[in-house]
Amino acid sequence: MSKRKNPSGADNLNGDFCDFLMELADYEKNVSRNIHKYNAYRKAASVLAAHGKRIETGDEAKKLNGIGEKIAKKIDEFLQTGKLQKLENIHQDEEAQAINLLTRVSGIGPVKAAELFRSGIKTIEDLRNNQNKLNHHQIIGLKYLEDFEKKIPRAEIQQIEKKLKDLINNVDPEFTLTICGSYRRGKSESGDIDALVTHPSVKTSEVKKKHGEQLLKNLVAALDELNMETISIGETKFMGVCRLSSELPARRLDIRLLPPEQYQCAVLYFTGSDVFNKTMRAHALQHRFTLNEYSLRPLGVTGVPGEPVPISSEEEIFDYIDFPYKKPEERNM
Ligand code: 8DG
Ligand code: CA
Ligand code: CA
Repeated sequence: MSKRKNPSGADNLNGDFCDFLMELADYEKNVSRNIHKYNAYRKAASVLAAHGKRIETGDEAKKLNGIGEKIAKKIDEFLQTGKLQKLENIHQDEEAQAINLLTRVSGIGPVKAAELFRSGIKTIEDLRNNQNKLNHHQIIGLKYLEDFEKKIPRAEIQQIEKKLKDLINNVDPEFTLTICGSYRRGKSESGDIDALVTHPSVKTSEVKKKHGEQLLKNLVAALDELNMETISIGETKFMGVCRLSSELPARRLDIRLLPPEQYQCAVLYFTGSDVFNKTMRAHALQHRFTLNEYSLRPLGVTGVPGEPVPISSEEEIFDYIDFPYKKPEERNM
């Protein structure tokens, strides 16, 4: 039986089930493009990972929230035979294998991967030889395929955070920057860097967007010490690559610029985890609020959202919907 840490830090006694469920989830996302099944498998894996006891039968698993008949059967099959026929078939399927491989490239989604497969592109080498079929994002994804799959140690993000803060402070001390994602949840390593930035002069209205675009461009231009490469840059979002030094891997860095009144909801949303966000949004709805990455809005009697509630801290969002405050480190679910 495999043991690994689950999100709460305890041993995961059901790690082998989680592994096959996550593999099935990836298959549903990338090959079948069935987001419902993808979410169902991921939910089941997270429930099993958090369960403090080794599951011995499918029936026992079925008692857990999020595990139904079909997943219970797969657990039984796995316990009895040590494998899953469905996964064995997927491993034999050339198209499924190619799509799984191609979607490892940042910027190549399931639809693009299927299109590439139909045009005869099945391997990374095929991709390297057919870069004319790729857009700028996908070319950068291919160039840094190995680097982007390496986790970023917390200490490196801390250094990047310090540099980012120093550099944007030199542009304008009124900028505020928060690195969200798994880093803010205290994880010891992260997949990428999710930075949020706000500035008092940034406004929501359309006419003011051009100002934001210029602000974001100036900000990114000031980061040359971080060896930046741009994937894309718009009015509110920079997607790109940074690198602390030439000895270290290139890292994916996103920077989002938000108006101050949206900043707290965005920090909450981009801190995640995505499962935590779902739970919190559902809780908000029960209290007749709708919560998204921009705002918290009360729902009127007809179910139409009203004006955003003014928010100046993350805690206030929890307060409004009567949800006990969770520190970022407590949101790893
Ligand atoms: P990681 O990068 O270390 O793998 O983990 P992460 O920081 O938690 O994941 P992420 O993919 O970088 O997303 C950052 C946060 O954005 C995530 O924790 C919650 C929020 N988020 C959602 N849904 C989605 C989504 O569909 N896509 C992305 N990119 N982020 C989402 O709640
Ligand atoms: Ca992240
Ligand atoms: Ca991210």
